[in-house]
Amino acid sequence: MIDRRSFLTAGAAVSAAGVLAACAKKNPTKSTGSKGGGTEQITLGFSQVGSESGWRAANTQSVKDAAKAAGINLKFSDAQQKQENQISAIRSYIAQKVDVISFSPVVVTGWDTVLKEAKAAGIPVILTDRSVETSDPSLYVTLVGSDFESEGERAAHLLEKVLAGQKGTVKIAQLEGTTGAAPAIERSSGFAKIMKASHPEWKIIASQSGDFTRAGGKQVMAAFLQAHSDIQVLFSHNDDMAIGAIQAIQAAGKAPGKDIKIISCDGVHDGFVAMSKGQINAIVECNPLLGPQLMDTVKTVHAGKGSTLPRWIKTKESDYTADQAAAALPSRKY
Ligand code: GYE
Repeated sequence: MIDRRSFLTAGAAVSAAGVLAACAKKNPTKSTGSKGGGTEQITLGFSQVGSESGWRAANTQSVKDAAKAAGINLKFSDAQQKQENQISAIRSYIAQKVDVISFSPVVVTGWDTVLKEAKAAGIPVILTDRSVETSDPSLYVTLVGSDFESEGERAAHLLEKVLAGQKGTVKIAQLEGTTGAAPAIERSSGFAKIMKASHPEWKIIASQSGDFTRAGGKQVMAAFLQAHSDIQVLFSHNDDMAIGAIQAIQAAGKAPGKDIKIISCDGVHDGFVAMSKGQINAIVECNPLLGPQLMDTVKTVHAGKGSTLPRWIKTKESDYTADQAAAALPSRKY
């Protein structure tokens, strides 16, 4: 299991940030653009995971809007959920000598080589949304994103509410996110932690990746239903897979939200619509609107002040149950 906090000591973190801050100073703005008035424009190379979900679409929009508002020159690429595409995008940003690189890593492992290349070129790296596993904390300045372990725990607590004291064994199917991705690993482990501590009666009878997509959720849920006629609960790592699963559940002649209770993560618009219809019982919010915080962080790092930042800039989030969905829907921002 990955604990983003465990592989760094505070001291290492501070000195790592210091190294990158020094790099940033050594290589002052190399960008070509100028915003006018003599202000040098920062160029940010951003490698996005893909376009797999409503969450991702909202995140992409937020990054683009915030870069524009902050006067940052954004170079954006979509990796179509493939690590090799992200590595190529980062290499191309290094070759273009951007000022800062940011990316949302599709999976947690396998980044050290390309991150060392960025460091050698003096380009600071800011992680956004998802974390990486690395033995060298100096390879990135900070992570701007959510606490997925806590989201998994919150999902389990929402299930306690939804079951409202129901007695006996509870048979749970789990739709996991992309294999090896931080939110998939940590939402699973957070949920399992609460199960282990407080719910010996909960059993995960099926668990597989639906790659965070609607099509994946539908296909995997259909297979789960074929193999297990007795699923009582679905824990889906995102709303899109839950929406795909709802279609599979209906096709199998069952009522989503009633015959099979559904808990999911994200809180995107379509998730809220399904929840207001009672098809999803509860949602753990995961906020994709990270753009403004990311741009502030880019400016701080580019100014050589990365060492003043915490290693993890956490996003604030809430939980919702079906009875709150209709009232909350009009004010949802994504
Ligand atoms: O939950 C899912 C998306 O990394 C938090 O990725 C993100 C996850 C989000 O595809 O919908």
